[in-house]
Amino acid sequence: MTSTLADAPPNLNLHALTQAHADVLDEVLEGLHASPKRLPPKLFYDVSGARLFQDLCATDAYYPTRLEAQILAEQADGIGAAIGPGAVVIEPGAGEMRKIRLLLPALCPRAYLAVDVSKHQLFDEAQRLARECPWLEVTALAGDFQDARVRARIGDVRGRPLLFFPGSTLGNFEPEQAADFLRDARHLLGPQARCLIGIDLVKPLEALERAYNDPEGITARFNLNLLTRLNRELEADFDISAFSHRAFYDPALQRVEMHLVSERAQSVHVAGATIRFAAGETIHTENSFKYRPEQFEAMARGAGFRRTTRWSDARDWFGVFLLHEAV
Ligand code: AVI
Repeated sequence: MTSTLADAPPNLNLHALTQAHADVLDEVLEGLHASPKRLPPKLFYDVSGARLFQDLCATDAYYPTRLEAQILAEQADGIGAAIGPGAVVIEPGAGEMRKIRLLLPALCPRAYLAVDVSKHQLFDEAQRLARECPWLEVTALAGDFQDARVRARIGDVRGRPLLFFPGSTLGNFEPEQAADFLRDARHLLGPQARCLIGIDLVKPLEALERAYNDPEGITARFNLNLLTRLNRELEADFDISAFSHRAFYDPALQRVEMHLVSERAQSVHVAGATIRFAAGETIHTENSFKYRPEQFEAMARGAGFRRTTRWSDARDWFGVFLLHEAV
């Protein structure tokens, strides 16, 4: 579906390719009937979830957003020079489009294609960006980046594509999926493929656990909001007060795990299906993998990128990697 706003600027295109309600329900029921129970992290980002994530990014405890923004702002000239002007930037999970704004003056792209599952935020932000930058062709595609229809649109991009994937969202994929994603991006974007990717790096456990258990409790609300969303959208009857947030770092697996813990034995209904919980049983809602720079560089090489350039902060807590196809 293509939308137009009454007073849309001429450099703006909006398209909605959202997932059908029935597909989401199937995915949720499959996850809740599995053992251990799980829910897909993409469901975090309804209107309230996207807002909670924005609030989290502004906290002192959740360091990735701040560090990455600092790297992009401070190293914008070097990043822009390495990429060159006139690129077509494709950003999955574009959200507030804050990070691309940090790069625009140095990068001077020709076009920007933003993809996100949060349609309202995406369309509002795309409109704002198109007005601020009348020289930039802005396209917003509401949908899941893994959806075949979204991928077909991206495959149609002409020019010099740059996949911009900041925020360490790739860290929310299993490592095998992340490697597949990179390989797939290289094929989808063709012989001139380049990727600029933000990756959260391995660091002391205390910093990691604080980031996912922020003292303000925003991560807890973000995690629990998933159940509120299921109650509203999928005829579920979760008692939110009977679940709690848990997040911890597993050094062997190099990942932070997030769970929702059932505080007591209980039954919950989702679209007519009964889901039983034992006391203490959890729903695994997210993994956030952390990499060492050399591990991520090896993954990029395995996916067929021949060269990587890295920019990072003084402590090497966060890395921005440019993956090139050419030698
Ligand atoms: C979007 N993603 C990279 C975040 C992360 O850190 O894994 C999502 C998040 N989950 C809890 N806090 C933030």
